[in-house]
Amino acid sequence: MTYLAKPRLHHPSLTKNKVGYTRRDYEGRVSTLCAGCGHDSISSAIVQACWQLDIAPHRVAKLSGIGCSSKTPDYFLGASHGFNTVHGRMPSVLTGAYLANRELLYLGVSGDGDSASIGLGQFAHAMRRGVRMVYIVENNGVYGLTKGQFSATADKGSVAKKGAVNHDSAIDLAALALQLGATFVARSFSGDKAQLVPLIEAAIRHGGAAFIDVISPCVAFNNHAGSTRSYDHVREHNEALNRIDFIALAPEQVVEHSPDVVDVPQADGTTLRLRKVDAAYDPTDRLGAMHAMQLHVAAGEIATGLLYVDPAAHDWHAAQHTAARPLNGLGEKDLCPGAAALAKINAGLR
Ligand SMILES: Cc1ncc(C[n+]2csc(CCOP(=O)(O)OP(=O)(O)O)c2C)c(N)n1
Ligand code: SF4
Ligand SMILES: [Mg+2]
Repeated sequence: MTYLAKPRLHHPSLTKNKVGYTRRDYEGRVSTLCAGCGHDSISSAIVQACWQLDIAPHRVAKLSGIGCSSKTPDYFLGASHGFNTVHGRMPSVLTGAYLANRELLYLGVSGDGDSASIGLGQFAHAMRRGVRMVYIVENNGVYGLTKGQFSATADKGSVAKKGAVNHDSAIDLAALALQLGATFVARSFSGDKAQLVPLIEAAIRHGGAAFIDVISPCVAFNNHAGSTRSYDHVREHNEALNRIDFIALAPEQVVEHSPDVVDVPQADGTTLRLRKVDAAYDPTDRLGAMHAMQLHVAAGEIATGLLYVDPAAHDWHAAQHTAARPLNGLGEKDLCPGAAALAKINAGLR
C-alpha cells in the first residue's frame, strides 16, 4: 500500500494573502483520482479562488455527495469544515447547515450522477429556494466511480467507451437551474482555469444560489471519439459568451467603459465586470439566456461563461426572516423565552 502524504512544511518565502495564508494552506490531501481527471483541475481552481479572495479556510464548509467528484473535497481546503453526505443528498444537508449558521461560506460539490439522477429533487429545491451556496457540478457525463455508465447529463447520441449509444435525452442542469430561479448560473470547462477561477470567485461573492456546471472529462471512461464530454470535443465546441475581467470591491473602482463591457452590481456592494465575447448576449436577461442556451445546444455547441446573474440575489434567510445569529450562539434565554412570550405567540394565532 502506498501512503500518500504532503509535506507539512513549506518554504517561508511563499506569498501570503491578506489573512496570512499561503496557497498551500488551502490545499487538501493528495488526490487519489486518475491522473488527468478533470475533477483535479476543479479542486485546484477552488484553492486558487479561495486563496485569492482572502477567505480564511475555517470560514468554509464544503459538502458533497457520493462519486469521484464528491471525493474531491478531501483534496482541497484541508483546514475547512467538511461533510461527505450520502448519494444525492448534499443539498439538504447543506441547507440544514446553512439555516443553522449563515456565517460560513457553503461550497457544495457534486457530480452529474449525484445531482441529475438520484439527487435531482434535492438540486431543484436548493435552486428554487435560493440557498446561499456555491453549487459546483463536476460534469463528465458518466458515473465515473461505478465504472462509466451514462449519466442523465450524457447527450443523446453520445457513444460509450465500449460502443453503446445513449438514446435518452440529456438533462441540462444549467438550463434547469435557470428555470428553477437560481440567481447565478454559469458553465465552464475544467481545462480552462482562466475562465473557471473568476467564475468561482464571482459565485462566492454572489448573495444567493450560485450554480456552476463544470464540464470535467473522465479520462478513464469518457474521453474517447464519439463522447461529447472528452477533452477534444469540449475544446472544439466550447463557445465562451463572456469573460469575467474582475470583481471590484466598490462601484467607484469601475471606471473604464466600453460597449463590450457589462458591470453588474452585486448584493454585497461589489461590482462584477464582464467582458462580452458574444456582443448580443445579456447575462442579466433570464429568458434571453434560456433561449440562447437552447440555440447553442441545437448547434451542438457548449455555451460557457456567466450565463445568468441577477444583481438582486435572493437569499433564503431573508425570505424566512430567520435570526441572524448562528444557532450555536443562542443561549437558553433566547431558545426558551418563557411562558409569557409563549402566551403572546399563542394569542397572535387565535
Ligand atoms: C444510494 C446509492 N445508490 C447508488 C450508489 C452507487 N454510486 C456511487 S457513485 C455513483 C454515481 C457517481 O456519478 P457522479 O455523481 O457523476 O460522479 P463521478 O464519479 O462521475 O464524478 C453511484 C450510482 C451509491 N453509492 N448510493
Ligand atoms: S474514474 Fe473518471 S471521474 Fe473517476 S477519477 Fe478516474 S477519470 Fe476521474
Ligand atoms: Mg459523473
